[in-house]
Amino acid sequence: MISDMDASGDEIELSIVIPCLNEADTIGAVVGKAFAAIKAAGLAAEVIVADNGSTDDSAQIATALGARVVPVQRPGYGEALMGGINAARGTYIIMGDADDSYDFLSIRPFVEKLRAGHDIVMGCRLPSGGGTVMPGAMPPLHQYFGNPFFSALARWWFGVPIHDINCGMRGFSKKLFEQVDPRCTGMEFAVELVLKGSLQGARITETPITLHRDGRKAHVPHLRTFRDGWRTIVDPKNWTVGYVKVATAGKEARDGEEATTAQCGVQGESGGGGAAE
Ligand SMILES: Nc1nc2c(ncn2[C@@H]2O[C@H](COP(=O)(O)OP(=O)(O)OP(=O)(O)O)[C@@H](O)[C@H]2O)c(=O)[nH]1
Ligand SMILES: [Mg+2]
Repeated sequence: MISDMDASGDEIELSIVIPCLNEADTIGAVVGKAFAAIKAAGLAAEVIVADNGSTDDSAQIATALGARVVPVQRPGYGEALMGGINAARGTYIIMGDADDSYDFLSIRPFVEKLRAGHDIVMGCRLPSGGGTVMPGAMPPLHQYFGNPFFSALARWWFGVPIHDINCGMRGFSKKLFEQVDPRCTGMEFAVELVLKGSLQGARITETPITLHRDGRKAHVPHLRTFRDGWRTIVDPKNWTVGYVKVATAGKEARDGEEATTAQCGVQGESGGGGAAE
């Protein structure tokens, strides 16, 4: 059995999980910041890089810096995260991209809010929730339309008190993750965790963060605005669409996991937005 202790014999409180697909430009800096934050806060913690089939040196760089690299064969942002989180030994998870756009040095508020009993602590990059987007860090379409729009739907339909539902930096308990049992394999994973969590009664809050311009040189972001947005709320094959239906169908339909599963179950055998990024 894998032990939930770190090398010193302490219980692991926190697992930092970093999904990674060909991020050799930045993974070294990201893992370095994660370990620096762990040391500064005196945490019993581990760093996991969920490597989603990188063909560059990402995995070797992460391993050399002391991260545990978990290979995840099936492609997709959600797949990478689920693979990494399933392998995590911490009571709490904090996830964030490998592109150096999120600052792992600022994880302390996430840990404090998780310790205070919140099940999900969302990072908020947008000023409406106190966050900061550095110049050039987020496409204007995402900053002024996509993220505020999806977040507003989450507030109106699900009563979730957040302003940046797509934020890739967030903390949650491993127990919550296991209860939610996510199915979305692509970028919609980010929305699924929050919406399904809220339907299950999760205590959800947010904390302001700063989004930096990513440090990539080799390639552009993997996310594709219209494809991923479509999959999140419109694609009838997608699980997230089921949660929206549940929330808008009235209170009776919200009364339990049975209803959620029934709504989502009609949407296709694969249970995800399909393979892909
Ligand atoms: N999109 C995508 N990302 C992956 C995949 N596997 C791992 N990742 C990692 O997941 C993270 C998110 O991808 P990004 O390309 O940074 O997405 P983004 O355009 O920055 O999106 P936001 O961070 O939400 O603004 C990165 O660390 C990727 O390396 C995959 O199959 N698809
Ligand atoms: Mg990113």
